[in-house]
Amino acid sequence: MTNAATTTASLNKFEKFKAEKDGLAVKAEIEKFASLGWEAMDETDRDHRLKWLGVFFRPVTPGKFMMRMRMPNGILTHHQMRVLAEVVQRYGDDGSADITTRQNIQLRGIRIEDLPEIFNKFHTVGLTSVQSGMDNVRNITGDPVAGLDADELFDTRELVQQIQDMITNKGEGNSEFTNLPRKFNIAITGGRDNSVHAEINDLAFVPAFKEGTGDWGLETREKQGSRGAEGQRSNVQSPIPDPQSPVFGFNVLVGGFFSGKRCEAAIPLNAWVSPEDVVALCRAVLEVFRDCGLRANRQKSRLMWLIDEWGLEKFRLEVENRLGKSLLPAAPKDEIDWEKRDHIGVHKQKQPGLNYVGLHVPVGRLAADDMFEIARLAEVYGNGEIRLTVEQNVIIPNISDSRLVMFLTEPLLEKFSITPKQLTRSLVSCTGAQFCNFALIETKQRALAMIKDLEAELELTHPVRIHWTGCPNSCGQPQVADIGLMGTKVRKNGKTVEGVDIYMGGKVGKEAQLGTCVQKGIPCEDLQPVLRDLLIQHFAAKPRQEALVSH
Ligand code: SRM
Ligand code: SF4
Repeated sequence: MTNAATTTASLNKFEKFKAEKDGLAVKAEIEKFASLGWEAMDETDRDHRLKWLGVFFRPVTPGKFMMRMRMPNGILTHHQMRVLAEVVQRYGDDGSADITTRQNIQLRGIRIEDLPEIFNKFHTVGLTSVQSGMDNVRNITGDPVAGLDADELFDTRELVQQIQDMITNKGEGNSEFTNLPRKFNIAITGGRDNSVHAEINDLAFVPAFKEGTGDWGLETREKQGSRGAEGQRSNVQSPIPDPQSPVFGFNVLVGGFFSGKRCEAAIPLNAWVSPEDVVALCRAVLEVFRDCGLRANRQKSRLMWLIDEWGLEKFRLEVENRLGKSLLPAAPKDEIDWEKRDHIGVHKQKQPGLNYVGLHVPVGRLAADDMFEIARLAEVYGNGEIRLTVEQNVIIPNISDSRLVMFLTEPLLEKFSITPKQLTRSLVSCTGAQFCNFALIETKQRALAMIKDLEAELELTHPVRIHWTGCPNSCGQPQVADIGLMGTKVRKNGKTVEGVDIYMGGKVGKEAQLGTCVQKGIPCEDLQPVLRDLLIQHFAAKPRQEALVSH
């Protein structure tokens, strides 16, 4: 199974407690924890192992837990949204939810005594929060407009679900993958605009056509020691290929990650797989990571550190061994040739007469009432489906032309606009100090206030993507932003105050690249004029007075 060492003496604290008891074991103890209460229960179970069920103890708000769901491809139903709304509603002012930078939802204010009932409710509507924290695979991202976009190359929904089912045993928990050396991120993009930031994932699939293979993916060379393909291969159906015409599949990227210590864009594995082999490849890569990944130092445990140690060629060979087949070399070019879309506003679907509408949710924060309203709008105007984006926004699909005008008069759209201002539109923020104990600064409320002030001062003709993150862990992805703001502590007039390091140059969509730090240690109280100048110098912003004169 895993290479978790047999002797625990030399292991770091995390490897030690994982070796003592698998994180998933707490699944059987939920009733017990509920009756014991959070103060009496074992601290390692409470602070760490509960994260295997997506339940996070919050030292900032002890007793009020956070729950991180799984939303494969960022899709949920109106029934599911209502259940989530009911869960947070019962906690009054303590209850809220956040849309995350992985197309997911986190719930706030959760009391441990309610967990058995909450899990039962999740079960009845097919929701799961299993394996969403600690050393597990995070929510798997896919195109938010999969199946709606006329220009998509591949509908990612089914594949994402299949990968999640493989990793989590259909949401019940799968001990095969509950002791990875560290967290692991997977993304699949089937559109042309790289809408899920493939480059910042440990494993990513980007669309690519393979010329003249006459084959449909993995070469058939069987290797010694390989498992049978039974049960490992996806049942995504593909048409019989014409050997003459280019075949659709994915180029594979590996090793992308952000951490406090190091940030790297994913690198090509030099492999191309057909859609039907994606699940098997995910399994093979995860097995290599699980069994061979570095575990001594948690700061050096993400997949890229193993690739560094082995070299890409050895890593690729080991993946092939697990797969039991050779991988085909990568297709010469990816089909990522569009600028990244943000999906805000009204858009025609590929289905005639239907539209999807992207609602801007400021920094992803939702109250219970908002969630009930989103569920109602999806049910009344669409087909009940709701989608989430990595920009922390909501999409309601399948609204008919005839219902659209009425939809656009709904009061919720005053709060969650379809025409937000240029800076508001692309604002992203991590959780920050309100709930996160790693945070060096408060993020969400500050981000909103500063954008409002900047928009009052400046006129912009196009969106500028500003991302806030409360500490170097980079959950708010400042490295993919036009302007990224990373929380830090700064000395000012002999005092320690909240500040930021500024990142610039992040490029998304085609030719994505990571931004770098351009300025360090700006106190937050001095930040606004600095941002104002950057917006004027680099993003053609005009002070309002000047803009008025030149019109
Ligand atoms: Fe994150 C840890 C929130 C996306 C890198 N992240 C945390 C914790 C769990 C820390 C904690 O226990 O307080 C944060 C929970 C705070 C809270 O109460 O909400 C947290 N991360 C988030 C979310 C909610 C930010 C958001 O506001 O959207 C995102 C949840 C995604 C999800 O649904 O699963 C979130 N985190 C990310 C991303 C972005 C991404 O995946 O595209 C990254 C950078 C990409 C990556 O991981 O390579 C990210 N989070 C981290 C790290 C640094 C990982 C590392 O290798 O060192 C940590 C710290 C850790 O794991 O030790 C961390
Ligand atoms: Fe917390 Fe830091 Fe992640 Fe923000 S970036 S959610 S402050 S760990």
